[in-house]
Amino acid sequence: MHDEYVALSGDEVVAGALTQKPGTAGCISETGTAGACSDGTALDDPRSVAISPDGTSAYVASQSSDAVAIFDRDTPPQTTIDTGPTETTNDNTPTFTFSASEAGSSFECKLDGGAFGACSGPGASHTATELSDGGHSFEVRATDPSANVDDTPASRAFSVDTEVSGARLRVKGRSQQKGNVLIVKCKAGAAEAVTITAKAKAKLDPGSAGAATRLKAVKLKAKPAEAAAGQLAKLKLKASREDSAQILEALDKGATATAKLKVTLIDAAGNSILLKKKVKLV
Ligand SMILES: [Ca+2]
Ligand SMILES: [Ca+2]
Ligand SMILES: [Ca+2]
Repeated sequence: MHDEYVALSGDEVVAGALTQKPGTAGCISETGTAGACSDGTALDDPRSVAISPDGTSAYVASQSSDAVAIFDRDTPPQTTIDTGPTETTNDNTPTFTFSASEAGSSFECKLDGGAFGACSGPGASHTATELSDGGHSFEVRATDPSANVDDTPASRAFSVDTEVSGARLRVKGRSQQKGNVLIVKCKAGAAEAVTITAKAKAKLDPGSAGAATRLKAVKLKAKPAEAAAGQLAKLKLKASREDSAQILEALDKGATATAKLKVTLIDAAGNSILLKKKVKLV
């Protein structure tokens, strides 16, 4: 048996190089030295071939001696992506780590089509160079030490989102005060769904009538709100009753006051944007 390959049945589906097992396992004989065939791993007068049920081993029996040569098929490795973004990430240089089912495998990577190329590393990892916002795909395939390539590469679709798109804040330039609580209303939203938080500081305008009664800034806050994509959510910023009283009294005496709004919009990917606006309190 000097041929490198033996014939296998046509309907076998296992791929990979077929190699004879090394050493005594490669050719086993009852009479050969230490169980191996007398002629190294070669077999005199091969007679019949048997294939293991899983298609990964072939056994060749000798006609002239009590010996069997064993060939094992080296199957391709399987590749697994272990870490990296799965859906949306606000990291535009995401890192993926991966592994293979066979030790000693090497890897090739591919981002957004094209050909497979070297992974960036270090080790079994790949870090993308700066990606645009939007959908992307990552693929990786392992090659085992016998050069068998995983022909079903591991892949992952994900999208990069690095900004809050179309953020808007609407607030009237003047806020008419009624009742005994200082209130400033605004509307905010974005082209995408966002969570909104809002706060403000109100202060009597220096030099306005009655301003001397209180110059310390008063804090206003609103309950967080959710706005669907393309929608504006209403937010009502309120001061405490005690703080309100002092500013409202000054307004009654003819003072003017200004509230500085800070509205933060956070998208699903965790990106945030701060919008600021000034409102005259009257
Ligand atoms: Ca293999
Ligand atoms: Ca695979
Ligand atoms: Ca976004």
